[in-house]
Amino acid sequence: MEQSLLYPVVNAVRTDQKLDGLWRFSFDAVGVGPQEGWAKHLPKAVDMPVPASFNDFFTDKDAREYTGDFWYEKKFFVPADYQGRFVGLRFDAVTHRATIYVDGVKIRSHEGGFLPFVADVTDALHYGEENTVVVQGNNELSREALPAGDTITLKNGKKMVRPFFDFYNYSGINRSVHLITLPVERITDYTTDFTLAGADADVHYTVTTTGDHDVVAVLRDADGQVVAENTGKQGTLHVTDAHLWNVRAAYLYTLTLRITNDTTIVDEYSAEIGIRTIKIVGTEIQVNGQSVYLKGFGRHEDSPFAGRAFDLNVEKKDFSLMQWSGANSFRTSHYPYDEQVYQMADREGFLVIDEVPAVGFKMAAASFLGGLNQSFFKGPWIKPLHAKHLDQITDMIKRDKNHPSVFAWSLLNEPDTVTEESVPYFKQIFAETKDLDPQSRPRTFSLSEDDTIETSKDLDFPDIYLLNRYPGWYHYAGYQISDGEAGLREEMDKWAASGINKPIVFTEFGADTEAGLHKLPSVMWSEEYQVEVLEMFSRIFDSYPFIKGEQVWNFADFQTVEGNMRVNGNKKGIFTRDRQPKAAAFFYHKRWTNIPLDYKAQK
Ligand code: BDP
Repeated sequence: MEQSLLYPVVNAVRTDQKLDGLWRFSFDAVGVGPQEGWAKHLPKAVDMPVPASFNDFFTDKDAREYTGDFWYEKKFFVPADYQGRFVGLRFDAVTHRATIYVDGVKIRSHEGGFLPFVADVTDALHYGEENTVVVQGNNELSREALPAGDTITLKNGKKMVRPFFDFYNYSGINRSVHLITLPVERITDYTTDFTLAGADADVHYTVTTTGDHDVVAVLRDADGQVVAENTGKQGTLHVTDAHLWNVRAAYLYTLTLRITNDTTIVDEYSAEIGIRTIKIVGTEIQVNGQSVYLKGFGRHEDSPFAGRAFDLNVEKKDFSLMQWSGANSFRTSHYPYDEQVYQMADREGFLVIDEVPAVGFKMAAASFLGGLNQSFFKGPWIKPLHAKHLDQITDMIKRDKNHPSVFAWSLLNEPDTVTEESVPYFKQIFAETKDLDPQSRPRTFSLSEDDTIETSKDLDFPDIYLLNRYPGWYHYAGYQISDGEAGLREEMDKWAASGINKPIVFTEFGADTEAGLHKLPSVMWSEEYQVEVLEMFSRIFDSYPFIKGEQVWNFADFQTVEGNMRVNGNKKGIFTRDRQPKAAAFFYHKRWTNIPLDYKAQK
């Protein structure tokens, strides 16, 4: 049966117990684990927090940079009355691969370090007893996997990763683990879609279940009042005088889906939904038929100590800072984030460009590491990579489709689109993913500086153009910045002359900046220079009507591989890694709080 990715809930018929906390942890550099019975028990292990990336807890570099298999173990008690139900272990994310064992028995494997999976342990558990779950993880990178990279072996025998991307390969059980129990006959998925008619709205829904009983759908407003009800696995809920979800003005209804058998509740699932429409009309991004202008960030899930682990405290702080800055949107660069991020965005009214970890699909992306100049899409790795790419887009859309905050799907970040070989790949992946989203939200990918209106072969595919541009930093930097501005204007003039009929959103631009470094007149790396670069981009954004959004790179400084381009990480944050403002943060606070949501609307 197709796996259900519904976020766990607790109610009269569903349980969810988090297995977060201290687990036991071992590296397995030479791969002895399987032969030595580690699937049952780890002989020598250290304590390891979950959720967390293991890397930054260690003080020796071999451990921090560890590449290969690693194992986690935890004991947990399973009450006797769970018997007769579906019991699953839900991993919100293990980076990048995991095989799950319960009491030594292999349950399943999963690949994809930023999306959830459920191990069905119904038949493997000992009920009324303590059980042991063991996770065999692996964090190697390859060109056949997402995100793309290489794994090499040093002369001393140790492995290391060479990512084709600019963020640290933080690894481990990065998100929560849940022990869930569900009724045998249960809801496995649902979809929602909306049509607006005057002041009213129709919520079209479908539900999939494992059984034959019918489903009742009940919609409640924010005060808990029932506003519509329907019986059927699919149907329409008519809402009179609907409160629409809007950008930075969220309104959420609660949709309850219930399977009943006479008077007994067989299963029930409730979630918040927002009624709104999303449409690209010419060069406009429209929410509920109104033009919107995006202000915000490319971000990372990254913070000190626990690396890429989801931390509700960090996330809360990030949302506070985004709100203060006047932002209304962000991109989940370069992978799907923890589900709680989207829940917060739903509630706070942020628009999210949801991105799959198809990053590094370009040989030049290995340029940090001495990149190769050849077509990525010609490589022998493309077939297996394509299968994983499609699998992860499918799961991302499946997982996130009901969030009102999600307004577009980014299928790749900065792929090679200048070679002919890229065209069949794009053609295929866009065709295969066309019908995955019941709301048919825009699908897109970001274009690097190599990929212009003149060079890119794949400009027919995206519904919105996402541009990543770095004049003022990687070229025409420092005193040459005026040439950088002139060059970008030339590029924008060409888009204008082409009769562009889709919106452009700048999803990356910025300058590395060492917080606290001041200089008059400015020099590169100073806070003053970062503001000058961002002012330059703002002038350009304000000059072209078809530029419909700006998402600065990056929200906060973040960890990357070490290298001569990076001073302990990427410093393009407008906040530091510990979330304190650089001068650029005040620049955006002023700029964005003065830009209305319908900026550049064609009246
Ligand atoms: C872009 C990448 C992003 C990098 C950024 C940079 O999409 O991941 O961090 O450049 O160099 O090419 O700062």
